[in-house]
Amino acid sequence: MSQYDTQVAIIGAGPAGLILGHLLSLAGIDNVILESRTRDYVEARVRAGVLEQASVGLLDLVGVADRLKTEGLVHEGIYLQFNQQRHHISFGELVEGAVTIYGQQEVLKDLIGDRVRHEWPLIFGAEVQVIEDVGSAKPTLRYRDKDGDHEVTASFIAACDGTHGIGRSSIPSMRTYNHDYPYSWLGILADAAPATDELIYAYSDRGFALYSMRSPSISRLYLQVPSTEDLTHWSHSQIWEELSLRLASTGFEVTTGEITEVGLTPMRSVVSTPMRHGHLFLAGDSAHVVPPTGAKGLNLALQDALDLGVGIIHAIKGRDYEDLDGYSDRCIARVWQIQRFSNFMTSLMHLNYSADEYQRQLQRADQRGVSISRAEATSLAERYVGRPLDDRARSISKWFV
Ligand code: RFL
Ligand code: PHB
Repeated sequence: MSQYDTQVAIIGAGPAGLILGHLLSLAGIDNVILESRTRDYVEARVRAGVLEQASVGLLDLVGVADRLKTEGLVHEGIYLQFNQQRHHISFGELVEGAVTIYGQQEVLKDLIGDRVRHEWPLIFGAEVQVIEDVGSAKPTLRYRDKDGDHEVTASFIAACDGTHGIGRSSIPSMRTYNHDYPYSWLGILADAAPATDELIYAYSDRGFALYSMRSPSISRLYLQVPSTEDLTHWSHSQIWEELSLRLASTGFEVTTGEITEVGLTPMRSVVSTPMRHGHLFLAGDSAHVVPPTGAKGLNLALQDALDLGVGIIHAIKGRDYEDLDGYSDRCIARVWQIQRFSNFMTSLMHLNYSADEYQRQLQRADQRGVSISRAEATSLAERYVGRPLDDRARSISKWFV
């Protein structure tokens, strides 16, 4: 077994692991990213698509926002539609913010491309199997790749290894809060020019539908389906038909085209706490999951990684451990705010299969609220766009070498 030492060992080349690696490398801190999948797999995995302003600011801060700035679609609002009645939520007017539509896998391609160019260590096909001694000053992990088994010792281990990673199981007495929704999202990617300038979140008595996009010629759309749904029951023409029915509104037509990808995403919420044990830290989906209705999963993963990166930089470069000590508490507080918002958006927009008439009327009252009350629309807009990158984050660039 080969052995080596680094300052920070990062498990997972998703958004959390890659942005953390970038922050540390820019500050001159040695780190290695270990990813079980291949580069092709990671770069092709279609997931989220909405970047909050802080996420755009962060990608800019680490110098990987060139393509994002030219190809990203800046949206200053969203449409909410309730049974064919469409309402515009204008971020520009209500909170002066915007979001950028840019696929998660494009963010990953940009980060991986830049990392490879700098020759910062990133190993694909490297599955971490054991994490040990996290309570000591020199925790260890073991991974296997095509060349055999390897052992790495580090000052810190960051488990950015997603929902099915091994980081979570290495935190003793972890408490996990779970909620499963009785529906999933059937998502498609299609070679079709979007028929809308901004995203449409549509509630209908047939269920929820979302009209999103990736570029001026690629649409991304979703349908709420029961969580027991079998994808093979849906032909491409049935998918388009159902989307047209749920997104219908006067004078509006969904643009169809060739469907290039179909997938099913279960809707669930998870919060695991604490996000730290000794020298092991969790970031992103390894510690929490939100349903995609608020478009927050990717953004939250980037926020964790930024918070952790700042803490580690202060600890290693400034010999100041206080910031890192507050990491888990800061993240968990933020995560519950986002859980609240994602749950609100999900309950507002989805057909609740088992709701009684009383619960349906409450949902209608909330739908009416965001449509007619500026205060309720402003609250939604503020939480959707998130806050801009704060000074604490920006100040770390002073450590960049
Ligand atoms: P990721 O992206 O899951 O990355 C974790 C990485 O760790 C690797 N890994 C390991 N590597 C080495 N050794 C091990 N033992 C390992 N175990 C795991 C994995 O291969 C993987 O590459 O987590 P991260 O960085 O925390 O990022 C989180 C985001 O990816 C996630 O929150 C969002 O994509 C969630 N999400 C969505 N969010 C949205 O806001 N809008 C969406 O439309 C949306 N769609 C989705 C989604 C998540 C999905 N998943 C996870 C099932 C659609 C899907 C299908
Ligand atoms: C997407 O474009 O994939 C997307 C957009 C908004 C969401 C979720 C997913 O809330």
